[in-house]
Amino acid sequence: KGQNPVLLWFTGLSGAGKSTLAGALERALFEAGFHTYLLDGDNVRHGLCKDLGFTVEDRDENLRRVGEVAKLMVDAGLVVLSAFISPTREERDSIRARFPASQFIEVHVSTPLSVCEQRDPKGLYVKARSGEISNFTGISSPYEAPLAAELTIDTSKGDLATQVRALIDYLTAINVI
Ligand code: GGZ
Repeated sequence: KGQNPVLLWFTGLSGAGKSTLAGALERALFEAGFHTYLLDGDNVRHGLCKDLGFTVEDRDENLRRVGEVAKLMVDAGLVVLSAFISPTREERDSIRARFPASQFIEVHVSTPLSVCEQRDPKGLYVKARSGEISNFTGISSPYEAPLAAELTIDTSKGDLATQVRALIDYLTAINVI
């Protein structure tokens, strides 16, 4: 099916809903016949980036590699979705700079820290508060919210289907699909 390749870059805190949202969007696009790929910590941090942890330098390298892989996939013609915390503006902007303006779409998953901490799906916030995990984004390591994301979605407001629809509508409006 006809598509204009792009990278949709989801950024936000742990537990904000990046993977859920990106995964649901990918499924909807796939079912509509588009060629997609979802990059996230689960398929990247166990392979391509398994030598990296969560220091500032390691996160930068993790994201640099993801950006380069995404670039290859966009060149191959895919609609690429990535779901990483990607806490710094500088790193996100340097990935953006690797793409033509029309091919990089930043999606800020802006769910507040208080909600993410309440969800705590993997118990990581509890461990971060107790100091068992260090450099935890939002607790002991900073998160810099985007200043000019193309889209902002707070998953504590509204339902998943409506949010996926908003993303599909946006991609349709800008002629990606
Ligand atoms: C933040 C951490 C940390 C620390 C492990 N800080 O929500 P999750 O659990 O399932 O996904 C998070 C993932 C973060 O990896 P990313 O590759 O997305 O991060 S980055 O963009 O900053 O490179 C979280 C878990 O790993 N996790 N330790 N210290 N999140």
